[in-house]
Order: sequence, then C-alpha cells, then structure tokens
Amino acid sequence: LRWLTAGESHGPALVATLEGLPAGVPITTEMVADHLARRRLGYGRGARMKFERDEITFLGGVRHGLTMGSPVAIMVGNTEWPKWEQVMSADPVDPAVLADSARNAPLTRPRPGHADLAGMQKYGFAEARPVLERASARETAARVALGAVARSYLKETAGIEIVSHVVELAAAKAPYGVYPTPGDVAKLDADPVRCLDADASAAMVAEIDQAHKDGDTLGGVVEVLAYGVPVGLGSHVHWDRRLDARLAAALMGIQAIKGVEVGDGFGLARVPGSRAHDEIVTTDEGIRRSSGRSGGTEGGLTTGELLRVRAAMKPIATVPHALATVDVATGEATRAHHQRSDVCAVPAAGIVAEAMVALTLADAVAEKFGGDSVAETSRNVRSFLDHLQIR
Ligand code: EPS
Repeated sequence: LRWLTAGESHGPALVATLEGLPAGVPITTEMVADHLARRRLGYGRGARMKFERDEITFLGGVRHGLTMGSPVAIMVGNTEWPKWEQVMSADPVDPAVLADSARNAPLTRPRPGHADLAGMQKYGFAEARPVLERASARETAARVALGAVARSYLKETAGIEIVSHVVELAAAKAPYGVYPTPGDVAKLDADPVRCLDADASAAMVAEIDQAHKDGDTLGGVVEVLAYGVPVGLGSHVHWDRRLDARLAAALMGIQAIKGVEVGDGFGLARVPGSRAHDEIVTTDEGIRRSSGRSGGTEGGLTTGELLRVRAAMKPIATVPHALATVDVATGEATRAHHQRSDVCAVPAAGIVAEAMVALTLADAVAEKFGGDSVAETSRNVRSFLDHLQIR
C-alpha cells in the first residue's frame, strides 16, 4: 500500500490518497464520517472541536459504495476555512490586507514541546505559522479517513477488527489486563474518556477538570487491540519487515506520541524469562499461547493471538499557563504564544492509533495475501490458514 496526506490545519481541506487496495472494499461517506466523528469525541478538547465539522468528499477510487482497485482519494473539508482564507491563501495576498489581520500576526514566540522552533530553524521561517499549520494534529483527520477504508478491507478479507481504549490519563489508570472487545466499542465511545472502567474514567475526568483549572494540559496512554489477526504477518527475516517495528513507527508517527510498547513492552524487561513469555499449549482450538504478554508478535511475526500495542502521548504543547520561551524577533525572554487549546486529546489519539494500526495491518495483509478483488484476497487468506502444516 502507498498512502499520503496533504493539507494544513487552517487550510481549505485535508486530502488523503491510498493506493494498492483491491476492488470490492465496502466504503461509504457515512462509514468515514462515523470514524471522523469518533475522533472528535473526548472530554478535554478545545472549542474548535465543537464548531468545526469534517466535510467528506470522495474524489476517486470508489463507486456505489465499493472500491474499484484504483487509488482512493478523500477530501476532508475544514468548515473553519472562510475565517482563514487570507492568512492561508495559496496565492499571494495584498500585504496591506494581511497587515490588518490580527489572525495573521507573526507567531514569533515558539511553544516548548511543539515543532515551532526547530521547524522555523530548519525551514528558514521567521515565524511559526507555516510550521504549526502542518505539525497540527488536525492532519490526523485525514489518516482516520484512510483508516476507515483500511479497516473495512481488513474486516472483509481477514475478519480483523480493531478496538482502542484509554488505559492511563496523567496519574489515573485503568485496571491492567482488561481488554475491550469489538462488542464494547459503543460503550467506549459513549464514555467521556473512552475508558471501560467507570472508576478509572471518573478519575481521568477529574484529572482533566483539575488541569483545566490550573491552565495546564495532560497526556496519557492508549492501547489498541486487533482481533482476528492471522499468524504470519510481517517477517523475522529483516528489520524493516518486522511487523512490530512497522507498528511502532506508525504509532510513533502520530503527533505528540513519545513512547510505544508492544504487549507488555517495558514491563517484560523487569521480569525473568520464566514470567516474560507466552507458553505454547494445545487446546481444543489447536496450538495456542497461554498468555498475551508478547502482544501477539514474536520475532516480528504475528502469532495469531490478540495483537496489542500501546502509545504514550505527551501533554499538549499549547499550555494555557504558557511556558518560558524566546521571542525570536527580539531575542527577549518571554512566554510562549497561546490562543486556545485542548486540555487533553488522549481519547482522540486512541482513534488515530486505531487508524495507524489499521493502515499498517492492511499493508501487511496486502503484502502477504495480495489479490485484486476482495474475493481473491479472502480466498488467499482462507487457503493459507487451511493449509497451515502446524496448527
Ligand atoms: C491543534 C490545535 C487545535 C485543535 C487541532 C489540533 O486547533 P486550533 O489551534 O485551531 O485551536 O483543535 O485539532 C483539530 C482541528 C482537529 O480536527 O483535530 C494542534 O495544534 O495540534
């Protein structure tokens, strides 16, 4: 698979293209809209999540609710665009008009923790606007749109389903080892922080309320589970073919993610081997692992067990109680620029992480099973599983 996104946070639209999927993947505007709406959920988001809408237009690759095997192109319009038409105009704008616009005031007080300063230095900008526009997590809407296509492909061809939940938010933690299933998604989406445990959810909401009062921001940890992943995706034969490496890169590539774990991850480094691995046992269903510590990958290959990955999001860099910085126009010590911000976007990060896992798994499924139609890919998956020598 090949996929790309383009577009700025306050530009007219985000666009995303995805090439390499077979014909016959069911996808509709409503399916994409559902996932984009899930990304907007979550206690602690800022004002923009309330008044802006995601306007979805398919520009190619889909006919009557099914992919055609050609590149899929999706546009997600920003309904905020009219306010930004001049500031973000692609064509030159009369400098007198721009000078009059408060929105266009140069952002010369970079935020610590954001791409602002290093981006300005690298690309030679005198202010942060051209950097923050693309660094913004607004771009994740485009990935979630493509993720909706990828997850439909996974479900149709291999029966794979993806669920995520928030397991930590600042100091509040969900009980370890409780894994939501696809049947829990409606309940998770109805929870303000997408956490299955009611007490932990209340503690997370309280953390956000306190941070809001303190003019602060919060991070947390999301966990993504993929059910029905067949054995044999990825490979042990080369580092860049290892599925765990690809998943880690995909999750790390989400804005504000600072750490990734596969299965029990860092926890495995703290216990002896006798308690770190998943023993191999025979069951009525055939050969299985007796536990899920590895997160469903061994040697960079999927094992056929539950796939489980976690991503740690740092607190949002736009801190209302602004941090110390330097005004790059004057060299003076000052406070970072701040207009509005989310207190916490961890629940949304879970939806984005689902999309990145879906795109990574879709890539691995397409690579292993090929096929130019959904029927052909499904046959290839079934045939592989039916002919496993050891099971
Ligand atoms: C973002 C900052 C906020 C968020 C935005 C991501 O936007 P603004 O600076 O305009 O208030 O609302 O997220 C989205 C618009 C979105 O759709 O997720 C940032 O700096 O990353």
